[in-house]
Amino acid sequence: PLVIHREDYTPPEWLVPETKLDFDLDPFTTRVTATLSVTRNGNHAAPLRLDGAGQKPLSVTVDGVAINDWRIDGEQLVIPLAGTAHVVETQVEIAPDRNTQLMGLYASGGNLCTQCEAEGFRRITYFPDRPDVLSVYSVRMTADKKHFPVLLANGDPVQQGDLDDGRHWATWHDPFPKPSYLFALVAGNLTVNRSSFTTMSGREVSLGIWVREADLPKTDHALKALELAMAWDETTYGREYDLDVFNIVAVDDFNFGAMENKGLNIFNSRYILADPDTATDYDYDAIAAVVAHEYFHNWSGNRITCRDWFQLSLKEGFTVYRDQGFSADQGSRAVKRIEDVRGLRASQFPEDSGPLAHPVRPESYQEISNFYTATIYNKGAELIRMMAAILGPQGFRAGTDLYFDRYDGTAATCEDFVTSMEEGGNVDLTQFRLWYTQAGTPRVSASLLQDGDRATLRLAQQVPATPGQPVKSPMVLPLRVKLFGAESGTALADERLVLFDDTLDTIEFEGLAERAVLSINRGFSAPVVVETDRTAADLAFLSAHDDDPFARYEAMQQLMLDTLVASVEGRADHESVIAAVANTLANTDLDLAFVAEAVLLPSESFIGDQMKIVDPEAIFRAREALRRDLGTRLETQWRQAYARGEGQPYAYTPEDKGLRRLRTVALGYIAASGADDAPDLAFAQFDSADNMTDRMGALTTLVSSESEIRTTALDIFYSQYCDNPLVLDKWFQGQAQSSRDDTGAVVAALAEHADFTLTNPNRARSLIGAFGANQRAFNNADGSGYRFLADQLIALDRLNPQTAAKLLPPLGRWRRFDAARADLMRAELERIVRTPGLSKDLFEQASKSLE
Ligand code: B3K
Ligand code: ZN
Repeated sequence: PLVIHREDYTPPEWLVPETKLDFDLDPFTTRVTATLSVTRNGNHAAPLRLDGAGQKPLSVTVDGVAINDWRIDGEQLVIPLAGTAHVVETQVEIAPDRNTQLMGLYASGGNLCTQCEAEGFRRITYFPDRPDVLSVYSVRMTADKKHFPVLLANGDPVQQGDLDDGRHWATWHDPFPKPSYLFALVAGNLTVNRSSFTTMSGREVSLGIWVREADLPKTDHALKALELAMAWDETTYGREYDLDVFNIVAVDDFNFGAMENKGLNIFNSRYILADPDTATDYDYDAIAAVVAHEYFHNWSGNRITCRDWFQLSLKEGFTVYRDQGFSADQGSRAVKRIEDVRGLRASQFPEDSGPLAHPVRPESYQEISNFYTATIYNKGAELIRMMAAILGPQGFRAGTDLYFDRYDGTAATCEDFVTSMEEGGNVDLTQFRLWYTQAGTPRVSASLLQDGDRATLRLAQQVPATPGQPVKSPMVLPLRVKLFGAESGTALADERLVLFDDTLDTIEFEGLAERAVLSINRGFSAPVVVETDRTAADLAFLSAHDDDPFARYEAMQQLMLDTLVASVEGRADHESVIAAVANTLANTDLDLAFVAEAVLLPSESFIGDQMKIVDPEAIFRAREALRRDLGTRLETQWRQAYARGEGQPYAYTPEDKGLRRLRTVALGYIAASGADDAPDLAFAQFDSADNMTDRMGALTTLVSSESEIRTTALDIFYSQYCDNPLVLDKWFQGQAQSSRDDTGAVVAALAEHADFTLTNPNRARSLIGAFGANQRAFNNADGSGYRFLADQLIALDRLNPQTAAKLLPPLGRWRRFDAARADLMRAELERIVRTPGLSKDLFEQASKSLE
């Protein structure tokens, strides 16, 4: 397979300052005429090479004259050109309705839309499809007016008109030079929810969210989030929007969450549509976060784009950091941090310790679509967070101002960002750059040795070997550290930011009036694994007394993890956890959303990540036993928590969200206790809920229960929502996440359900993705889970390679399992690799997973 290397980067041979596109739109055959003004970049004699994929070339002209000496080389169109500047026009045909990959121009729900990042534009027309070729685009679209009354593209609308034959046309112009991956158009039967935003310099921007008519009532939350995001970026980063219009279109078939095309964001409808009856609190939060994320890309991604795809984290890591800051400012900062760290541990840590581990700035790839990973996005965001911590708020803002100012209108690199941070914050980040080049999650061991009123914190770090990187250098780890007095329960000194940048180090503390308890990596200031020698009593103490809510949560998690790992190994002592949870539930000073997070046990897979060899059954049993004990011993407290706010009508406020969250967590513990009335309680909540959060919370409890009432609930849910694809996804997903023994069989049967389809990525992920993440069910000892996943991926690969490849990683975790399971997993990976006609997406992921 062809491997692309970062160090092979060379500037483009030809530039395209101007691009005119003319689309004769039709689902079956769309004709695209592209007129490119091209200029030779540098002193060379190379012909013009334009990327293409799958289109049918019809004609080529140069400076208005038809030519015949063009040729196709692989998938590229090669045109010999004599001078330094020419106008090249190509005509091609494409077939949107046959585009199941959902890259390029495709049909979704009767409408036409585009997805170009990373390399979809070449499926629309011939073009130098690389992010460092920036061009000013003018677009003309012609389409049947009845089926496609709305015609949208990037930038601002220019003109529109009707034709005699029932067709109409529209032209759009985007004055900002952009790479081809940011191109977008939409043609469809859509209605709009409009609003307007006045920018900080007083310009009016017209905002619009375009959806099917029936979905219009579900767009207010997203529109509000957009307005909040626009205001936030002005106050927090000084970034103002730059066009007269900002449009968002929601489509049902989408490979990713959303796409930041200049002035015309295209969204997976799950990140736009919400009302209380169909969307959970989690959905509402995710919608606001993704709307903000795509909007923030206008500066971190569009005004400044990436020089090449190895720099992907330049825009994605930074933009995730920005959206995390936005969400933290909308609600509880602590709960947001807990959720983000949980997400990082659920997806990025396993990636970083597995066969697909790669640096935040990778060195090579076969298929760039495979690198839209938790490492690029979420670890990338942690890198920005660490730099922000090192620079402090003012230094960081000076750094981002400098970055935006200096690189505006260019295609930049991660190095450019770090240089801006160094200059803006006046710091040396030489060693910090290792975070961009070394993969793997650093492990820190920390122990506090006290002698009278003095103590020494001993730190050691180790960065594990990852594929292609056997030996690592020590990294800069910003660790927020604080000591608490074991008797007084108060801080013994101010928090320190320790920059731990060597293999070993010691930090001294003086003037300690009592025994000190160590609080370290507070706020998860570095994305590392910390091992300490703190006792269960110390952790319980911190879970009650630490003044950083994240550190409290973390202490509780560590206590729970230690307990669970010990009980997998046959030493079950649940007392410390029960006491600490009781204490947290009794603390009326804490906000309920935080309490709900803090009392939740670590997931089965996170427990597995702590063990050399994962025993999914033993982990499940140990976790269930602790859940049962917590449920039984604290039953009164759970029932009290459950009764709070019962029957209160729905409101989407931070307080009510916290209440709902804690109620559902409490319901889970009541069910875990084995209380006879638990299924009825859950069913009553399911039945009477006036919102999807409570309904889904109850259904989640029911689907894992032994009670027959669960099938009644599932049937009711199905008949109520079978016309709503986003809610039906929850129905599939809920069953795939069940902890029941028969989950594998249920999932296999659901794959044959009339409403299951591999053509819609959300649906495919709701079943296959959720099942792959269900550690116990997926890793059934008979290998049926592995076989099922491989079958589905092979089938999905024929339709949509990108989405298939995304779902592969659970099979690559074979090194972490016993020999029998490992053999079964490898056999499935080998079967995938041997499949004739496999995409390079799935081939890259499966073959790397075997190494
Ligand atoms: N930039 C897009 C990613 C699209 C990826 C396609 N393989 C979404 C985002 O991160 O905002
Ligand atoms: Zn992004």
